Amino acid sequence: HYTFFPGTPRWPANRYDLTYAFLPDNQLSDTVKAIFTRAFERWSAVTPLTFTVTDSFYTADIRIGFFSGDHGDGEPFDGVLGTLAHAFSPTSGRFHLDGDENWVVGDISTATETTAIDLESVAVHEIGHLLGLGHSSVEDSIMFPTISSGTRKVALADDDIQGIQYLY
Ligand code: TQI
Ligand code: ZN
Ligand code: ZN
Repeated sequence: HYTFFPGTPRWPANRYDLTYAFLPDNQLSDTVKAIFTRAFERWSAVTPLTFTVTDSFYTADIRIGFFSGDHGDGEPFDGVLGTLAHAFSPTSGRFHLDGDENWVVGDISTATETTAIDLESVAVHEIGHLLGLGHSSVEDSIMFPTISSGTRKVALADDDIQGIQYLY
């Protein structure tokens, strides 16, 4: 079953049209950016929320960046595997990914690294946190708190949809 953060924080109704931006220093390719766009679309499809990319990083509602190790927020990344990414509850909008992971943006089934992590799977999960979902006990759900390397899970389960539709 789905859960929320303590106090059930969520984006208020006057902020359902959210913007997101990529840390300019990361110089992400269009292919990588498109992965995030697809991940946002999975949540906008089942809520009144919309997500629009912007070039204005510091004024965007959701700020996406890849960082390695200590990056100044008290939650350092830890190299390959372990923590993959973290996102904060509404309305923080901070979405950080561990730059040391072996992120896969294409077909994960052809990845040869045993540490390969599917970027879209992690993005869909972290966006759930950004919108106010905690972890779920339903194994098929996006918000279930484990994922194995080399696997892909990007489709929202009924449990994820019920949780997000309670909030929005
Ligand atoms: N990062 C954790 C996560 O996003 C960070 C975290 C731990 C957390 N406890 C939390 C965030 C409680 C919010 C609330 O869950 S992670 C997965 C999963 C991680 C884990 O790097 O461990 C995914 C990131 F669920 F698959 F294990 C993405 Cl998909
Ligand atoms: Zn961080
Ligand atoms: Zn999580």
